[in-house]
Amino acid sequence: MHSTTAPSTPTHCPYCALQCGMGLAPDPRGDGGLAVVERAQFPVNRGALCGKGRTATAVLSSRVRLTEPLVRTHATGRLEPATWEEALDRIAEGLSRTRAEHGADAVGVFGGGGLTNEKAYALGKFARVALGTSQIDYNGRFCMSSAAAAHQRAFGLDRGLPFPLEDIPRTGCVILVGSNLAETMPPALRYLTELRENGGTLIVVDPRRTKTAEQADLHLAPRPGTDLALALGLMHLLVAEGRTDEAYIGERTKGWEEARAAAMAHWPELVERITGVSVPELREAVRLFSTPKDAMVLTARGPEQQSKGTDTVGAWINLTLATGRAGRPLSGYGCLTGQGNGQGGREHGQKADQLPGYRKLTDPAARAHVAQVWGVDPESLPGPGRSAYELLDALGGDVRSLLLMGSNPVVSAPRAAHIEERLRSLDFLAVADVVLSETAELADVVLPVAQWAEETGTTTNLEGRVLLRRRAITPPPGVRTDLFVLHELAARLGVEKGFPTDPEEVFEELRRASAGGPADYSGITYGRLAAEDGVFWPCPAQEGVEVRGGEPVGAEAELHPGTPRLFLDRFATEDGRARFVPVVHRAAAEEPDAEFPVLLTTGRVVAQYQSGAQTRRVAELNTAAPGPFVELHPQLAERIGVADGEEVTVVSRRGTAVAPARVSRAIRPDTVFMPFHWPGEGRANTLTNPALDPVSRMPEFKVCAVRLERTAA
Ligand SMILES: Nc1nc2c(c(=O)[nH]1)N[C@H]1C(S)=C(S)[C@@H](COP(=O)(O)OP(=O)(O)OC[C@H]3O[C@@H](n4cnc5c(=O)[nH]c(N)nc54)[C@H](O)[C@@H]3O)O[C@H]1N2
Ligand SMILES: Nc1nc2c(c(=O)[nH]1)N[C@H]1C(S)=C(S)[C@@H](COP(=O)(O)OP(=O)(O)OC[C@H]3O[C@@H](n4cnc5c(=O)[nH]c(N)nc54)[C@H](O)[C@@H]3O)O[C@H]1N2
Ligand code: SF4
Ligand SMILES: [Mo]
Repeated sequence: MHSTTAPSTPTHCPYCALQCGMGLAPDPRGDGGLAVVERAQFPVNRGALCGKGRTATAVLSSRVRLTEPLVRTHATGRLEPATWEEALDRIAEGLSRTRAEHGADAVGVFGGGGLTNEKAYALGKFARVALGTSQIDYNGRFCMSSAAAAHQRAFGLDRGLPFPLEDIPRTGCVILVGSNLAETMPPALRYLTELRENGGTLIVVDPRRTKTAEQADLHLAPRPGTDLALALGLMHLLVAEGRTDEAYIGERTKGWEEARAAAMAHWPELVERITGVSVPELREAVRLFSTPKDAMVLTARGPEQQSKGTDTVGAWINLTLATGRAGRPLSGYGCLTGQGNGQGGREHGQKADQLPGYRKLTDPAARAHVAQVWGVDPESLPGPGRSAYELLDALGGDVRSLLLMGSNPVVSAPRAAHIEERLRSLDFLAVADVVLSETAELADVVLPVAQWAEETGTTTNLEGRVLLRRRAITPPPGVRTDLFVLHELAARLGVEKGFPTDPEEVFEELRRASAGGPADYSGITYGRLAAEDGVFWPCPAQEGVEVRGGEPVGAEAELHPGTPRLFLDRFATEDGRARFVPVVHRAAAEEPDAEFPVLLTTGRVVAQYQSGAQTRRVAELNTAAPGPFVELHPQLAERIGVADGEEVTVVSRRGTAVAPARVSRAIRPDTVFMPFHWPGEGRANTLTNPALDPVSRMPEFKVCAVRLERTAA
């Protein structure tokens, strides 16, 4: 971070869902670039940033990013520079040809949870209105979709955190399940530190003793893929020890009898055998969780990225219901959403089954409302399409052309070698990106688009807080915005109106489209966002109140304050009661056997972000995290005969990856861990299993069976 006296533009980090506040000022080195400066007043991070945020402006440099469109030429077969006209014409032609030859559903669209609300909204509308295809989904399916599904099932509404982060330090106990917050949202670790300073306790559930687990009062290290059994075992003990809140259960929930009966089949000794967590540890967890008046359960990708992620999150939610914690102040269940706009990106229609405002595509009233805002016949809107993995798996088959915006599946999709081959088999692939990602390298046309600091837009952080990211610098001359791309392509497909390029105009339409829906943004304006530290949805427009420049206009005009805390009076179900879900444990889709005796789990390191497309272009981050590795316990290392730093080969039923061993006592001896940020021979996703959760369609990134070998020198 730089110190400067120049006025800075208040904005937010381009990366994760914490959406840390930062300022952007002219770089004091005077090269015309931007420097990140502290924005101490923004409450979520109070000025603190991780290394990715501090170095985020490096990716704005023309040295690492795309600055002109690229088109694959017939003559050389290579991507060559082209004009915007040529590139857009080629895309419109490619998509139209597929549509003419194979029908609208042969054209696919793939989006991302990093896209702003405006872009996600416009992309969903583009698919349904300009292309007329049902085949749209996005990378959020790989992220928090199991928690979203469980939220819907239990509470009738999905907002990752139903309370602001500032409530965490004031609760009595937090169970953090499969989140490595210290590396994935470092400034948020403060909330857990303050919790403990205030006398609260922290339980971390992770097969690895991570930096986050080191902070815990109690660290439970289950075998990957067994969180469901663990939660059921805790429920069994809660009931057996008489620690449930029967008054609350009777008043605010439904389905307890069935859920309790299902949990009672999970004896502590059985759970110990399945999870590897001892009965005394289970008892201690129950004591810490149920003793204080208030307590929270927070989950992240560990328990969610499993082929039973939805049931697993359901079992953890059941614990908050049985102890009377959900929908009470300073208590409850929350999911730590991941991507920059992981929350808003799942609300406004880039999901296969969804319309803006978190409406359902199958709901006739929702179709009628949105069709009216879009000025189209409700009958013309396609039905739900395929989920992300199923869509990628169908490429080259039923789906013959693809427009991709904001994802890099060659690195990040499960069973990635297969997905890479599917992408290559397409008749036509267009990618809009900031950099030449591994997926863009396969495209027929690559469009260079503007980034966070170069355009205005809104994101919704993990708390459900809608934020304004402001433009602070002009993009390089050859670069256009994603909204411009959609506007131009729609026009070429014969839809002249309805795809404005001005983000605020798109947001105004999003407000109307979301009005009355579960994620209601109609009372939020750019003016308000510029004046406030964000506004929590739902925030309906007040009848008869007009807003100008953040101020209500009219006699007794009052703005809806937004909703930082949900469910305090009632849950979002028809009868206002939360639903227990009766769940029982089941094994992972792939369990170790004689041929593949070790469990592989995957995740993140602090200095790289996701597929690494952006952060692998930042020198400082590459120095901190130069490449992939295989984390394994000394016992396992000894068994296969590798020393720390030596190359090790990891083989699964999907393929083979090679990376240096990182020998550590912080991991279970039956498990190895690989970060997934890199392409090539160390690509973790060559190994992962695309077994899907039946409800959320989430792939099992966190568990598969592998064999380890010493790499022949
Ligand atoms: N540095 C960095 N930060 C990021 C990102 C990034 O790529 N890099 N990505 C952002 C995004 S999109 C997301 S979704 C979040 C993800 O944030 P996290 O969920 O915190 O990240 P992960 O490393 O995927 O997984 C968290 C932990 O789950 C553990 N785990 C593995 N298997 C299991 C299991 O079976 N059960 C349990 N209980 N735990 C298990 C892993 O050991 C790991 O420590 O991070 C966001 N922040
Ligand atoms: N093995 C394993 N695999 C995983 C996971 C795991 O834990 N383990 N986690 C999964 C999770 S949680 C996630 S979220 C996914 C993420 O995986 P990806 O979807 O691959 O995520 P990113 O690397 O963020 O890709 C975003 C791409 O969009 C580009 N981009 C950034 N901003 C913009 C923009 O405004 N417009 C456009 N057009 N492009 C932009 C970036 O340069 C980058 O190429 O990975 C999943 N894959
Ligand atoms: S924690 Fe997330 S939002 Fe904050 S600086 Fe780091 S990457 Fe950016
Ligand atoms: Mo994610």
